[in-house]
Amino acid sequence: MTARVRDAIAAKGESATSLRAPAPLQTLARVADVEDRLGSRQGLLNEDVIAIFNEIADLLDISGANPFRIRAYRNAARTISGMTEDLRTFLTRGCDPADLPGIGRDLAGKIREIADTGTCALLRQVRDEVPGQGAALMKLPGLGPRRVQALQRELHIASVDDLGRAAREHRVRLLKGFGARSEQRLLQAIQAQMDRNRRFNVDVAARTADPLMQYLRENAKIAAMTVAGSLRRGRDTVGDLDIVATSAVPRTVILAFTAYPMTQTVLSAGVTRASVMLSNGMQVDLRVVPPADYGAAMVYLTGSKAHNLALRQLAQSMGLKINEYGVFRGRRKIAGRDEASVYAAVGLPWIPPELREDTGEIQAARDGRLPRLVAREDIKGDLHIHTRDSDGLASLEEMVEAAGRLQYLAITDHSPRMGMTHGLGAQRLAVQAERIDALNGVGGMPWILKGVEVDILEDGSLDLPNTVLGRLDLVVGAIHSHFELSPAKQTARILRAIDHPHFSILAHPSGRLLGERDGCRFDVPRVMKALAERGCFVEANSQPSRLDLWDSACRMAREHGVLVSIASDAHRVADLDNLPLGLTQARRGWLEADDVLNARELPELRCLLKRTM
Ligand code: DGT
Ligand code: CA
Ligand code: CA
Repeated sequence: MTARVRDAIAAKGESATSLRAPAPLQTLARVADVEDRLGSRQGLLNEDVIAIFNEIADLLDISGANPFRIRAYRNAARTISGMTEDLRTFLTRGCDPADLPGIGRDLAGKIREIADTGTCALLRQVRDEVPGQGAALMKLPGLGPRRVQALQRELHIASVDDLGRAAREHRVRLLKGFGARSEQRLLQAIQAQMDRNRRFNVDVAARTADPLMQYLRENAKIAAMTVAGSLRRGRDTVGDLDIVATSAVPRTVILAFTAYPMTQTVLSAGVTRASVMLSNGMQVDLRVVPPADYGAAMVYLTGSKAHNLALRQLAQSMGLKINEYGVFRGRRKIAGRDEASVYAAVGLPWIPPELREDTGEIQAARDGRLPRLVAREDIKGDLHIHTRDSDGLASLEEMVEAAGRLQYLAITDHSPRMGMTHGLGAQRLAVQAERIDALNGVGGMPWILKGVEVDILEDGSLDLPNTVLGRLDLVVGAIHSHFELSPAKQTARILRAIDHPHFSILAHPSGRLLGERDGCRFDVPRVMKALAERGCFVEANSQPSRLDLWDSACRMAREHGVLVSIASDAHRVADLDNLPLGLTQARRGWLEADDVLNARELPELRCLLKRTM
């Protein structure tokens, strides 16, 4: 920590010893900045209103609205930014914004709307009305309404993509008032925006969040803290991290956060919230709230937006108001300290974060029909594991030992067609089978099932003859090539594969690689129906770059009565720990233990597999 920060904290009567993280040089000036801003007593709502009013003014400006109307929004934003009081406190005291200079009845109504709903209908309306992506263009630094208008008029630029192209072709610098330097700056800003829009695989997000939270716990006075947003809901990819903390001294949290060694840029820092960009390109939004609001803030920031909206409508229908501060009847706060109290106040049981997507969970909660989601302790085994015999990194014995806490596992090395994976043909499979028999003969856990990951060839035939497959305990079939076939051909290919007498489990059905390769396209319901008819199963692959089946397809499997195998597809010992990632997708697909193949005890599993063999 810098002397400057330490002094600043000490001057405020706060012990500096809790903030002992070393701040890298480039963060020093920023931390001082943040500390200056923390002197202000303005709150969250002030910041929201200012941002919304300024955006409305900008958008009205681009669309050529009445200058008086535009100025009214700008003046109002200026008035709010000049306030020394927290706007929410101001409203709670019963004061009327219309009494503030430059704010009339209409704008006062908008302020109340933002206080109640977090946004404003007019903003959505003008965003829709401005042609093309005017609103997105305006977000680029240095682009105001005049310059956006000029770009639209002179270069027919309707989107950020258009602008990027024009800038790369050096057409922007030819416009009056632009020049080479501003063209270059725009290109950089567009690149930065593309980086921001990038989504991260969930393992990267978790590996980023964990040490940050650990650091905050060690360097700030935190009473409770949780990761919220898409990571908490278990989405397969994460746009940015959202963290909610509660603390008696919020300032220590904001300061520690902005001084985090991995922080590259402080995007904003206020009294109760801050956003930073980390050096790995991931944005983190942090909110620090009083203990009495913690549950409400968790619900709000966990989202999803759609779930929040549905909750708000339900609350409204009960004459209540719900926002990130709590649940209110009139001005009286009736819940907010923990999540359960917030849901209870609107007549619901607590809803697991994985279900909060507004896909029927609120109705199910009202009817007492929420699923009892499959949990880690339900998982008895792992039905997709590789060894050094094909492309794994550990020996059969090492993998079995590492999976020691499981009741059973299946060894499923590749078939020969996957040349680069050193796949196994009939002979090597027979040798492997002898080794497995020997290990099983020794006794102890886990029981080892003999399997193979057989390649589904382009025409839907399998890469090993039925006679060989028939000697195994299970056959996991997977596509590793020709992802680009038309949906009709791809579907026919998969259906033909499933039809083989010894087919057991369809592995990573789409073949997608998140952020790298879209999955193949096929008729998912049709394939589910075929799997159900044949008594076969489908896999929820847990590799973080696959997560395939994905959430909604897991739900479809359940609806078709197809049991799902949540499998690690481990190629090394550490991969065995990926299982919870697949489990999360299964939970997002509403699966219960009964819907999961490897939640069955070994004897029952063997019966189920026999039927496919
Ligand atoms: P991401 O970051 O794209 O992976 O997805 P989320 O869900 O983490 O979204 P994010 O980071 O934009 O916002 C975090 C949560 O905050 C979101 O899940 C719900 C809440 N939230 C954000 N904006 C709004 C909004 O305009 N209205 C409502 N009702 N909730 C919002
Ligand atoms: Ca997020
Ligand atoms: Ca966020």
